[in-house]
Amino acid sequence: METFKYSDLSKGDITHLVQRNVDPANEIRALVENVIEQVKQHGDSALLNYAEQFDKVELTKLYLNKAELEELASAVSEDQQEALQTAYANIYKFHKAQLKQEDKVETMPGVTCWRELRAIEKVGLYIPGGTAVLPSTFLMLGIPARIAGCNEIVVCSPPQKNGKVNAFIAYVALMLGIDKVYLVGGSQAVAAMAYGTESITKVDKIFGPGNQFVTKAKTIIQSTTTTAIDMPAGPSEVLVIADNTAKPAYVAADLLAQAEHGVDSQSILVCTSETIVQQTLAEVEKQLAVLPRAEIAKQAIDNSYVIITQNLDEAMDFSNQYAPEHLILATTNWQQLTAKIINAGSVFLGNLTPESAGDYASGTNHTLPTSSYARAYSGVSVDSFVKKITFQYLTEEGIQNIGPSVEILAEMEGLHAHRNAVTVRMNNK
Ligand code: HSO
Ligand code: ZN
Repeated sequence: METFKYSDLSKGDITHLVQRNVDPANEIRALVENVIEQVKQHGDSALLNYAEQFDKVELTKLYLNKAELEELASAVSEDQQEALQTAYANIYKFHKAQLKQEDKVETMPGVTCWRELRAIEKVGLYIPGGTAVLPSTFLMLGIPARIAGCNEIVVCSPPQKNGKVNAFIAYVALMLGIDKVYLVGGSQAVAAMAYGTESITKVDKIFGPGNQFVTKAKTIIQSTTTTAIDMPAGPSEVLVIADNTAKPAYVAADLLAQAEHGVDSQSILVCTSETIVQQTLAEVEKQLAVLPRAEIAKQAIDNSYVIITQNLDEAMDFSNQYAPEHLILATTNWQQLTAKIINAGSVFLGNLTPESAGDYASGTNHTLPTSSYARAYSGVSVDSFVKKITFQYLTEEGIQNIGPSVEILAEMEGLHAHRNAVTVRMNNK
């Protein structure tokens, strides 16, 4: 990991360091556009062809039904079931609390305004199945969708070579009360959910992470169809702020946890102590050597870097410019820092709070803004699965109170029909 001193960095250096790979996927646009067009024109038959071409499997039908999911799920051991249930319960509890009805507000006597939540009717969840199959992502998307009350939840996940999904995905589907999983992956899954096919319903919003093809397809359909997406996605990343109260073995483990996601993951260490940096880097080497995914993690670590700062304020300054998806405050002094966080997706406080806790089971969502989108986006929550509709109600007193102002405002804009809509009501006493 390359090491920089914060005080030596120019503004330009920092801009360069906080920049993530700027749309490296652009060259795949033409390919993805073609896939979308094929799915739009040929529906299910295009999906079956792509399963053969990309997933190397000849499917006889495009989905697994409840009985098939049950059979697959029976391979999940009791320990594994229990762990999934703990995660389910905590994620459910945390997200359920997000479902709050706001108060009605009387803005002036007789004028009452409020908002009510309505679930997005049809949502599509994309559950990746590439180098790591992520049942945890299924929980993170399915639970808030259920809490919001979405009518239809379409789930797409790429088929394995045996034409099925893995046992954990099947188990989570059943936990969520979902009894159909479509065996469709990649950009073709996004296209199918955005346009609909003979067997897949067109949805209103698509959720979920994926490789660069999935991500590209999501950005294309967002600007060319009426289907929305959760957020733009890029490679996963963590930024750890550490001082001399940090534990090098813990910090190293957190950096590697991120690095094993993919060769393009970023694990950034921002540290006030050179000694802790040296010890952490030694730990990284040691822990990396025995990881099953060492090859992937090593590449990601090699593409990552360390910044040495004079104090925690400087460290936070850098972090806010980087706007990390995950921010870990590896210091016993985290309390003095939280108010200074401006840009981050999800924050892990103190030495005993690993990102892995939030990735799986503490309750918070792990679908988070990457690539500095944390500057303007929040992670997925129940909010992502609802619309907030505004309502208003005027009484006789209300129309008399608000009427004169509206008449003048309409006059200012030269919109007389607007003025009249108020005047006829005010005069009708
Ligand atoms: N760190 C990933 C989520 C994940 N980790 C799933 C393990 N499984 C993105 O937040
Ligand atoms: Zn993770």
